[in-house]
Amino acid sequence: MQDQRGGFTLVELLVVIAIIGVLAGLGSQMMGYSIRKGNISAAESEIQRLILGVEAVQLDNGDYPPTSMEEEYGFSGNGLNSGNESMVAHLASRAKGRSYFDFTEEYLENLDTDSLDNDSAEQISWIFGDNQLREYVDPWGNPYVYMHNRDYGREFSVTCEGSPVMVSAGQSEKTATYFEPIRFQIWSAGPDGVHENGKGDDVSQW
Ligand SMILES: [Ca+2]
Ligand SMILES: [Ca+2]
Ligand SMILES: [Ca+2]
Repeated sequence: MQDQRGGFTLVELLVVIAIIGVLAGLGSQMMGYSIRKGNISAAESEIQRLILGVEAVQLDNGDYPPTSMEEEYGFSGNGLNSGNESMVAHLASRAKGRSYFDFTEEYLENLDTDSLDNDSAEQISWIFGDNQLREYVDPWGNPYVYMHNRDYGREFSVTCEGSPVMVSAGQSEKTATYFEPIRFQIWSAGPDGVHENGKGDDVSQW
């Protein structure tokens, strides 16, 4: 005889629980996927904005920001993240009467906790109220890599997932030439937090 009590049998209940479990799993997978996609497109659009800012710096100064501030200011901080810090300093500089970038506050960090001396900070006349040598970070919290074309072939130390790692300019495997040969390179380590010099899941300008 069938159970006529109107409730669920144990088997039916287990099936319903299993279905709910599968749906919840799918839901969280889809949520993870859409967060990842959102972060990637945020990184892409920040990189496009950075490119515009760096191009504007070049228009006013006749050159892109150097990969280290040492050449211009005799000061390179602690040697970590020097390209990103130089890019940020130039984008934030009002030395030519304007600054070049609308910084998203949550992406400004000073992960390696270095700072600029007072003379250089005055010379740069940046929009920040202190001397902190900031980095601009991607949606995963890692600084973008910035490199001037004359430094392609050199290795630079950058903070990634809390530790210093070495990076060098990205090259096309097909043509064995550097990407953006006469400009500069900007890229993010991407969702996996591992630098692949602009390849793999790295988010880059190319
Ligand atoms: Ca530094
Ligand atoms: Ca710093
Ligand atoms: Ca990567």
